[in-house]
Amino acid sequence: MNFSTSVQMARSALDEMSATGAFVRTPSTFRSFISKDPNSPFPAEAGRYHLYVSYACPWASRCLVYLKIKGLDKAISFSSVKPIWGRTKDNDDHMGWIFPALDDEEPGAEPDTLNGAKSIRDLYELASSNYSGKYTVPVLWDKKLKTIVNNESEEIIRMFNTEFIDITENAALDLYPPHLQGQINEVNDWVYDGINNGVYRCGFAKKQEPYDEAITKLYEALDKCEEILSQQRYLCGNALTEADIRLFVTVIRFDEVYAVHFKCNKKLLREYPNVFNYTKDIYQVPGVSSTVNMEHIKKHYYGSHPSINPFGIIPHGPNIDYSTPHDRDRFSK
Ligand SMILES: N[C@@H](CCC(=O)N[C@@H](CS)C(=O)NCC(=O)O)C(=O)O
Repeated sequence: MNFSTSVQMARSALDEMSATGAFVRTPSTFRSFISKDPNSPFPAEAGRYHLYVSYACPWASRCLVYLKIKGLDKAISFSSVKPIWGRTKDNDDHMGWIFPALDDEEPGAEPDTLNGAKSIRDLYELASSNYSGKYTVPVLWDKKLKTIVNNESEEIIRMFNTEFIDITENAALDLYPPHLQGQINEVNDWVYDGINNGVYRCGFAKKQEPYDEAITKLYEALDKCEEILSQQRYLCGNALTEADIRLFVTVIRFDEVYAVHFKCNKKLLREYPNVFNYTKDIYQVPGVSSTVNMEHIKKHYYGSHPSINPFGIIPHGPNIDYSTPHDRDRFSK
């Protein structure tokens, strides 16, 4: 079992800064795997695992999308924290994800009935006595061993795709089929770099140069998506894959948040007809819309980064309705 932890990591995304003023993301720490092998330390079992998310977080949301579209949400429970970061301890000033104390405190967020934790930080401290990295969501929790299995969404979605094969209600949906894995990996690389992490590199840059570099890369990658999606329904052909879920969680936040809060305003997402309609298409896949809580998303970003938005004002617009008709049916599935 790998419970190893690193002791010199950033405490929050806002600290992840290089000397040049560029945002540099630190790696996740808990990297164990749930396996379909019943003799493995973390076997795939219905009822054993819990997924802690924030509806605001794109990385956590991609896990939640998998839970829904693979039909795993009866076998794996989940709950969301409150959208706005708060003090996680009385005796220091760390700000992070916290649970509501009461059921009706914040629609969508629930108190932690599993562990009685007040914050995501509490969970990391329950799982490891010497952890000092960031207290990030998603957290995939093992109720039996009372520990964190994994806190890296990229790996969690792979487990959800294949390891719960006898438990999932939609086993036929393979989002990482062997014949497309090379292509999916290749797309993931530039989409992560340019778009998923790219928007953060724009938003968290503290100097002009790293911002300029990030925004150039972001729009090169978005232009590339527009070009690909003008010819086929999804990023890797005419079937939905992991690459699409990974892009979706960023583009769904783009016009509501990133365009304003992270200064990604060279072009709005709705000015890209193919990417925009594609975003609606994926939003309308059964189960996906339930993972998009725009109120949590907007409250979180505009309210949790005082160095970017000191007064926490939440812009009113644009309130795009992603459930309206799209034109993606023009490509055969
Ligand atoms: N590599 C992680 C990244 C997760 C991540 O960065 N989560 C953010 C929320 S969007 C977080 O929890 N940040 C807490 C903090 O920065 O203190 C994954 O993909 O699972």
